[in-house]
Amino acid sequence: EPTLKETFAASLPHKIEQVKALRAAHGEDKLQETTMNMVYGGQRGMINLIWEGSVLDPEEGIKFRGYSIPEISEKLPKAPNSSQPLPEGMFWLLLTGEIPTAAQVKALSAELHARSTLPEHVSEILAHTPKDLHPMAQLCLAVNALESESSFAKAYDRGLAKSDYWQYVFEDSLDLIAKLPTVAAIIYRNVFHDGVVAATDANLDYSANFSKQLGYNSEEFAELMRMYLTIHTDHEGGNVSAHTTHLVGSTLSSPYLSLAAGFNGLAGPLHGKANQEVLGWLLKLKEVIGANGGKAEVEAYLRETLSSGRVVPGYGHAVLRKTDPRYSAQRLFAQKHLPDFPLFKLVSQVYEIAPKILAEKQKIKNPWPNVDAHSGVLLQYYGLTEQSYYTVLFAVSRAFGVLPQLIIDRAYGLPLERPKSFSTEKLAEKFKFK
Ligand code: AMX
Repeated sequence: EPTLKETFAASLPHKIEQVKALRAAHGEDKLQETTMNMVYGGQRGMINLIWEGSVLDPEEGIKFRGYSIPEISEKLPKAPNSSQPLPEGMFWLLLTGEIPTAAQVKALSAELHARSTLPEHVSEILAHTPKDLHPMAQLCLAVNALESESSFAKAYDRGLAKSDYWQYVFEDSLDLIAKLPTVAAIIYRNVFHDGVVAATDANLDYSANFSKQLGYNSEEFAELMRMYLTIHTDHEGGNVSAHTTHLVGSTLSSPYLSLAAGFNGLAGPLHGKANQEVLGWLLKLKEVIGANGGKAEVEAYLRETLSSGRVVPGYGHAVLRKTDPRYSAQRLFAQKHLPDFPLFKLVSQVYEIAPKILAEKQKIKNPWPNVDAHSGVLLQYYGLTEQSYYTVLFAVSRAFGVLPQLIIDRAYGLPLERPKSFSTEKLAEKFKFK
């Protein structure tokens, strides 16, 4: 059976032709009207990126190459005795648009395992990093330091034809995904435990090995990781981590530097760090309402968050207008594996109350929960209680979504990204506004 690289290479000529034909037919047609509010308003709703892996429908949520999360769960290959899809298969799907066979995914798992060794200087840097430096800052340091491994940067320095860029970006992307769990596990074990990372096993899948490296050996935790790493991969192109990786990559910075840039964006509280924020917010809620807290207490806590000018973390979205299907997938997992866990019950209680309270504020466009409202509670149940680490897990998964597009960007020969900006003065002048 063809490998991932062969499958992608085989699909490429047709894809490039399709883009060429589409542009020849409609390249100068108007796509939409843009308004000044879009420019001042964080470009909401402005179509200005190509992203092949996924498209987000405001009502239905994410579709990965056309497949919903339940469809992904059903169709992607699974580990033996597992009911969760393997994120390795998700990477395959996002890059090629095709559902891989079980054998193809097994071969990819083995290939990632074979590429997972870290250069010594990266472990050295992490060993000398202060423990109180945020785990996401440590991750960004380490991924930047992995630049030494970039075959793209080396080949470019030697002199590389544009048509060959993608091959090296592909190699770097696989190496990066392969090395990320070890980097992430070193950070976790250094900051919160004894600094020792368990050995991996070439016969296990990526998530089972990563679980072992973190120090969690139960099959159920590996199941959680398989789901977690699959659903956090990709959320179309405009979110900050995806957009940033793509933007920096357009300068022909290596995949390492591009992904590190994306991770810096993921580290913000309005984006990936929301999963850490949610946990802090929930634990505080638990403390405030005590053992006998009811609906009225949760409502009061929500109102207090809002009236103090803060956001309710884990709720709202720039594109979604319904409950995030990634939230629903995690809820199903909790209902199956931890139905009586008190913190899960609290999350469910908030889900019953928060949308109504948030909807009272007319400015909030989406009162429903997003992916981050649920993920921390699952980790808490299995003992991974260190909240400041949560965004690192999100980051490991996000690499599976943004790197396929980086490969595609170079395969399509997309140019340096360079939109036009205006000053307020210039806008006022345009509208003859005084
Ligand atoms: N709590 C309180 N206020 C909220 C809110 C929430 N959960 N969601 C939106 N609002 C506010 C905004 O802060 C904004 O207020 P302002 O005009 O005074 O600045 C107003 O409602 C309009 O915002 P919006 O158009 O509904 O959302 P947006 O596209 O500007 O922002 C998001 C989207 C996610 C940043 C926002 O909903 C938010 O801050 N949510 C909480 C943080 C969070 O969960 N982030 C994770 C998102 C998923 C992810 O990237 N991992």
